Amino acid sequence: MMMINKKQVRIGMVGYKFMGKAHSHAFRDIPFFFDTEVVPVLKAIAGRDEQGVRQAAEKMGWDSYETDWRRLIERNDIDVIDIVTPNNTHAEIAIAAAKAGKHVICEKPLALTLEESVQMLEEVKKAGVVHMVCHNYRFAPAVQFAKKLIDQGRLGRIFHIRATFLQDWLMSPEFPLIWRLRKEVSGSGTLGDLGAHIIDLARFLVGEFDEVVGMMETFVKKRPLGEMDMNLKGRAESGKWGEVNVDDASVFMARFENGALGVFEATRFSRGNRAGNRFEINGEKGSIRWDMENMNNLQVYLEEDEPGLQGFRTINCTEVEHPFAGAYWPAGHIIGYEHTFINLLVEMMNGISRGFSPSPNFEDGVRNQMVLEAVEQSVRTGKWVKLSEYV
Ligand code: SOE
Repeated sequence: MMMINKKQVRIGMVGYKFMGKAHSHAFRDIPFFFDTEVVPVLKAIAGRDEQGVRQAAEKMGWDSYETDWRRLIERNDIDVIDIVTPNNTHAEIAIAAAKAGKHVICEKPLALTLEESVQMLEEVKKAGVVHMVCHNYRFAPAVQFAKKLIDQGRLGRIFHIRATFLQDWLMSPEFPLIWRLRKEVSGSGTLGDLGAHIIDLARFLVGEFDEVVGMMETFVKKRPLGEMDMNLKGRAESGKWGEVNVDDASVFMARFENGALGVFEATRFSRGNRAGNRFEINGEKGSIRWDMENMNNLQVYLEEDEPGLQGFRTINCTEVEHPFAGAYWPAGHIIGYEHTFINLLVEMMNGISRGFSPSPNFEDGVRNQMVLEAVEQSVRTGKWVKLSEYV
């Protein structure tokens, strides 16, 4: 194969479901589209169910599998541990991986709690390994281009961000009590699952949060036990019911350190919205809008445009001028959700070959977790919470 002269980075992935599929695909595509200095090799995956993990390894192109993640970490033919398991396992696996000198990639939210995330950051720093957290949406070329416009000052001073992540896949009261609805496994509901993404986008594009105030609601309080598949379709088991102890919806307001104001909404009860991950940012000289369901497009309004021609224009961010886009297809030939993971993991490869932890890394994960924690504290107390409380 072409990659023969390049240094290989041997990946060990823990978990293999929805995110496992996204990451496996991305690792495989990196050498196809990008000319990175090092190339990932799909060495082994780990999962408890032998039949499931074997089938996943075969289907997704992994060399081997383990039924215990600890075994993966002990192996000396693995350089990177990629964590795509439920949130309550992130800290233990990441810390063990770092102690064994492996680089670490972890799905979001980084941890169950702020405290755990801080421990994870300390351990990766102590071990001197490369680390990243998978906030993939900032790797859509249109979002990267939005960042470029903001950094160039094209929007001027930023006044507002309003961001949503709206879903509707568990509105039926018959939808089962899956792990994402159990606090002890997920940490929180919509806040950590969906809110974490829009918090990351806001930190990337606008800056650090200064203070927040929020509200949360659990609309369906009891659900049947059961499972769901990779398409977020639930299957209830008969008879047994359990209590939902996380939020179905979270809304919060924020003030940023640079004085901008933010309004955020994360919900699984927004009928008709499957993945309404959207933001609008308003600055003194212009505005931008992005919608993940049309992820190649960025809407841009520039006040400097001639009167009469002013208005939001739609830029299809598939030109070579748009970050990451040139690696794929000629302009206008769009890319999709899976490419956000490829772009993120290209950064991980660059970090490994050049010796740094690309953003979003565990520092970003901790910052994100501070916002999650502050929103929860504000919901508990009914008061604004300053992020400086946690620094
Ligand atoms: C389910 O809510 C989910 O898959 C999230 O877990 C992801 O983080 C989000 O990107 C899409 O929806």
